[in-house]
Amino acid sequence: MQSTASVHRRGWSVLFAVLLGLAGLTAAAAAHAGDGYRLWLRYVPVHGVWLGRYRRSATELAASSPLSPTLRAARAELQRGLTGMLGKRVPSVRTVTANGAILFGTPHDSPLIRSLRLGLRAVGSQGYVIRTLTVLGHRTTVIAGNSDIGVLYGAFRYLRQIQTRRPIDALAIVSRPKIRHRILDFWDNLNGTVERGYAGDSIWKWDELPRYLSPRYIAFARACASIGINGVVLNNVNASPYILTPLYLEKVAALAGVLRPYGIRVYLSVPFSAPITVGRLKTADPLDPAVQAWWRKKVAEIYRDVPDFGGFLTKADSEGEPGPEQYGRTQAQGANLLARTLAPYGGIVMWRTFVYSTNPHSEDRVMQAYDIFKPLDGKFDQNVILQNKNGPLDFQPREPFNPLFGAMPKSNEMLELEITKEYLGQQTSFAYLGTLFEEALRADTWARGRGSTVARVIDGSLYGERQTGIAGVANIGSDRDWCGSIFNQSNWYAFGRLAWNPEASARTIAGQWVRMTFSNNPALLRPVVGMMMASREAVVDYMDPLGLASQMAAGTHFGPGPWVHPGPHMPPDWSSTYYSHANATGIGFDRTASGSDAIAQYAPHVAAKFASLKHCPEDLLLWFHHLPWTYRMPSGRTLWDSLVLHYVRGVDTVKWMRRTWLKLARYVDPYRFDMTADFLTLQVHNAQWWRDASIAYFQSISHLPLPPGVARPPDTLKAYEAFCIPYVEGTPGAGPACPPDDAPVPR
Ligand code: GCW
Repeated sequence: MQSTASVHRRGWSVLFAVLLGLAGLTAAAAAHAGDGYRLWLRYVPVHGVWLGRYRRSATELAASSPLSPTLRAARAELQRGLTGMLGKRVPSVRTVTANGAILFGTPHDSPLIRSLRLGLRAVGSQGYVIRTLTVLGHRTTVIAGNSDIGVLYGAFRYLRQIQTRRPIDALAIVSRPKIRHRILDFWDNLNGTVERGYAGDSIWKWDELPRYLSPRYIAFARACASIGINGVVLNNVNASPYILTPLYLEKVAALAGVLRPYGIRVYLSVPFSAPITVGRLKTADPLDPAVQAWWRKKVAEIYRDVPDFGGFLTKADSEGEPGPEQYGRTQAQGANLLARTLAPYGGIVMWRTFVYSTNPHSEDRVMQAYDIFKPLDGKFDQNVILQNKNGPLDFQPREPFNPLFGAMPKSNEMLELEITKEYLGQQTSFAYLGTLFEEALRADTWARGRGSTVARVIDGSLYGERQTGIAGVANIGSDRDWCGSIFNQSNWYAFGRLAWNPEASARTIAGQWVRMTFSNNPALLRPVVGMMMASREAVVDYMDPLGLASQMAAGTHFGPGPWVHPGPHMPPDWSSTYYSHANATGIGFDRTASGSDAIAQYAPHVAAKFASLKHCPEDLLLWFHHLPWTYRMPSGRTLWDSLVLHYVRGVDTVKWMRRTWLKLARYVDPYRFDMTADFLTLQVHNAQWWRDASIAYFQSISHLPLPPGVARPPDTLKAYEAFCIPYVEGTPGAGPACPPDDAPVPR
């Protein structure tokens, strides 16, 4: 927006606190109680050493034209943040003062910014520059971008600097997102439930929309903008056709309106069969002209009300969802059908590669997607992005990287991560996923030699794609604390930060999150970051050590179920025994040339590493190899002993996390302290249950004694097997069939 801004001076003062120094924080932390609603944007007062005097001559810039909604959001955030942290109301002006003056805007709306040499060319359309300069004789912090949203991102970045007690007196920050589409996928149903959601009902109140717009939407949008998330898929990939009806599209438009100032575009999951279910056609065949015309009309209808609509996400030919396959068409023909209707408006299709058959005779489950998609490389339109889960299976606590990454040089590929902890203990378990996300991003595909990391595949630097993306399955619901626990918030946070910069460090991100969420006091910071960094590996240890996967209970995916085996209602690749292949000879899935040869889907260097017993990473050993129980590990122990000791270590780590937390009571307000302490107590119990049940089951097959000093499971295998939980939050349908008899409850 071009405007002729007038520049005038006005004297006023703001108390300036210097943000170094950590003294006196103990009391402050305890004083600032929280229930988690404010996430990492708490803006608690800064207690530090005074440095400056009152500054009496800050510069105010009054734009002659009104600020855009996004710049107004930036101003409001600066006011909220600085008022909270500096403890004084900051007047409502374009330029606020903290360390001298703050000047924010774009070269388009501010002649003053235009007149400065800020190096904005380097930050693209979404990045920002923050610099300390002398402007009109005043020491000024300039927060500028080429677009309004860049300025908003910069404002959050500046506030983070203060929140994390970093110096702000000589700033020279230049930042731009490496990935273009940074998206949260909501698996939210239109009836308010959330598939694999463990934080209450959906935050989208479809019944109230479009007339009532909950203030939570804005709080949500601020949190997303603070970490650079710029897209939201509103509904479950197992999509209801109603989402495409006028009734719901009006609601979608209302949400798009609320989220727009925060740079968040809305996207929809669509069922491939919509031309039949909504359009009353006889077919959804992508090559049928009537089907194509129906989608064109529908898309035009959407863009009429949502001009910046982002596009579609699709789950096709997967787990019962309809797709092109039933018409004898390829995944590319299906994706291009939608892509061509969206292309005139600049919309994209995120086409999931999570496609597989549950037919008992189908090939190794983890190989199917590659075999379906790899031959189609080059057949997808430019506005299609193939959305791959991080691993080839399904969001397990640990998987190797998905071999599709790097294998599709002529196609756009994006990464899908699961922020909600479907397979990692759900809402109460303490598992920081920054480390899992980092591991997924840093995995080296070797597609173009060393350094061809997944991060470089998805940020477009490996093959030069322009449509780049990353998606995280959201863990957000209507719980007061948004995520079902305080520490689950860190996973939303880490996802956003890694989406902005996939090469960032999970440890650094954890530290910043702790500082903003709890306190900058090193007495809290160090141990809590230590807990976070150890937490995911602890879960791997007590659930799926050494490369095991999918050993959980059926349906709910909560609690152990290594005995779950194929049956009339249990396809082999939904069972646990399919993955462990535990039998009298040993344990593990042989994916070498002597087995399914899934290893051959990786680039030769990687394949050779995984195939070699000497070089295969120990934490993926049983993913790729079936080995005798008595196999000698590099440690000198047998495989059996190592397996058992991993379960034990997992429990011990959780106990250590709990002990560590219990020492921190005086640094955390009681609500957040107690909740975390109680959840850790619960997790010790759950970890022990996993350990005992898993050891009992595998020992019934290995028939080997436990290593010296390891306690026997207190119950019989029968008791563990009989224990059945019929319902957990977020499980679609009625859950597993638990016979309502007097089955024993294990100790
Ligand atoms: O992991 C599985 C989940 C399903 C989910 C599916 C998918 C949305 O158990 O609940 O369905 O993945 O990613 O499509």
